[in-house]
Amino acid sequence: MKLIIAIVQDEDSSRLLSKLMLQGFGVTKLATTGGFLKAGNTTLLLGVEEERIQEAIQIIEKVCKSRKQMTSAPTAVTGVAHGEYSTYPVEVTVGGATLFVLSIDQFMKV
Ligand code: 2BA
Repeated sequence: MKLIIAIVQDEDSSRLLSKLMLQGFGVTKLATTGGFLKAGNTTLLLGVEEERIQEAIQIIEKVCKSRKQMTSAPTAVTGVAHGEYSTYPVEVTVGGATLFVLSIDQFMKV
């Protein structure tokens, strides 16, 4: 048994959840927030038998799209008092999905 932690974009989460459930994967959905954009994203927890890991990853890869998003980055303002900052727009590419695959010592339901 392994645990896949998948951080995905909110836009992909419903479709991904449906596909995974349809294929018989157990899934828990968490509402999370990305540290960089400080915007909502979705984290899925999947307990998966070793032989189905690749199948799960393929489904995630197929459903989760990468998207471009604008954010603002701080830049020091020149010609004004020390320590003052302005912001300028920066484009970042988010996703498809960020995955962590962890080994699980024990899986039980009591
Ligand atoms: P966020 O932290 O909101 O990051 C959104 C996107 O901003 C990232 O997309 C990446 O393209 C960009 N980004 C993140 N940190 C950056 C930085 N220091 N400088 C410049 N650009 C930066 P993804 O890499 O696809 O990540 C999507 C979300 O997955 C992240 O949302 C975060 O919630 C999670 N994530 C990504 N890497 C992680 C890690 N090593 N550990 C934990 N969570 C991670």
